[in-house]
Amino acid sequence: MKLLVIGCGQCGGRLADEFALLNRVSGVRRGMEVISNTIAVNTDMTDLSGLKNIKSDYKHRILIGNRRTAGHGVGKINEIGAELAREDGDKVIETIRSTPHLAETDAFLLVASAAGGTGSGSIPVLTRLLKERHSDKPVYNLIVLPFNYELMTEERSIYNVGTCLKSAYLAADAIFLVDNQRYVRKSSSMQENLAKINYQVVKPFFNLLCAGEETTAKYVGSRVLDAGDIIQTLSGWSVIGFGQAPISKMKMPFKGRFNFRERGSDTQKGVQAMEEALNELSLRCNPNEARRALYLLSAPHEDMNMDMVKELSDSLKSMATEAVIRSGDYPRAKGTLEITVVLSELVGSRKIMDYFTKTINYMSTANRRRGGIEYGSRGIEEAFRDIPSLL
Ligand SMILES: Nc1nc2c(ncn2[C@@H]2O[C@H](COP(=O)(O)OP(=O)(O)OP(=O)(O)O)[C@@H](O)[C@H]2O)c(=O)[nH]1
Ligand SMILES: [Mg+2]
Repeated sequence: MKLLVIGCGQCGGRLADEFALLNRVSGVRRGMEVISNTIAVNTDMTDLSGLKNIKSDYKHRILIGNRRTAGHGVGKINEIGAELAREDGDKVIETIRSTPHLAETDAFLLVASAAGGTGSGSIPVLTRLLKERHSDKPVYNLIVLPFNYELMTEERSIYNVGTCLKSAYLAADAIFLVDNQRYVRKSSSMQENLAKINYQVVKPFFNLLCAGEETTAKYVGSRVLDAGDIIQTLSGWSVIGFGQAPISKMKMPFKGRFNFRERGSDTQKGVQAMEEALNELSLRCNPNEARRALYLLSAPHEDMNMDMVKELSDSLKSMATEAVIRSGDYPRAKGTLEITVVLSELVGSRKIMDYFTKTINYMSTANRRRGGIEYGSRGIEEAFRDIPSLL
């Protein structure tokens, strides 16, 4: 599957930069392109300058709202981020139009944090613009949710997250949710942590995107998971996870894959990798909330067998009981057995509902402070209506 990736704001730009790196790795290691173009959009000149892998010309690092902000960002006010994206969105469309092999792009992926100003405000606006201009291709979002401490110290973050999530839900075909808090490693410094988080967020996409672009016959799976399967799976709120297990090198001489003990242990490792992928989902959720799911098994050709595929399907089905499951195999990994899982069309995610409730509470408090009306407590359906849309 080939994506065209657009990073909005600082977080989105850095993650898009990580996708650009992923594409370089897929080129060097596997001789294929999985990203047709990578663009960063920001109101902040310094943020754009800090990127490493995205082309450095003005068409790939697009500064928006320069006249309003003089290249210094929108200071967390996501309404301004949305407005500037509306004013300057054509710059993004122009770069997309001049992308070589645009026709080979299967989907767009826009990336941003929900808690900031520029990315949070511009992602739904650009998503809608792309849907209008390129109605033949799906438009996906990848949205990063803030660390817990940010919600305690920066009240405005909650409002940004609530309005961004609602607007993205209305505009995008599917939204990958990534919770920064899930990736916190206490020992690392902040900067180091963010770089590691970005690597871990993007890593699960590697095999997923490569599998359908493979042209070397010996690496083509017996059941290829291609762009069509991924597009059929992605809908609404989605999460992604990755797990792996080392494969034992000490195969019994002459018996190899026909030995029943080794076969059993490889299958066991497959299930172990699946469990890890589900434990490491980009946002904690109950697999039972998913209505669609897919998994990709990547392992050396000789270490995959039908028992394993069946066992993995059973294992995922037992946890995602309500989901239609798609799957594929990819005989590529070396020395490890890797599983990528996507759960999609999640219903009733508590984390998302919590954000909507907190946004309403925030608005109610802010209104009260301004002497406005008291909203009181209402059902979530009704409450969602009161959250302003950025579109
Ligand atoms: N995972 C990850 N999160 C980040 C990164 N940079 C910032 N964040 C998170 O993103 C949120 C802040 O949003 P930014 O992307 O910095 O804001 P912005 O879109 O540039 O908007 P303004 O600076 O307000 O104009 C916070 O929740 C941060 O924790 C990053 O590189 N990786
Ligand atoms: Mg910024």
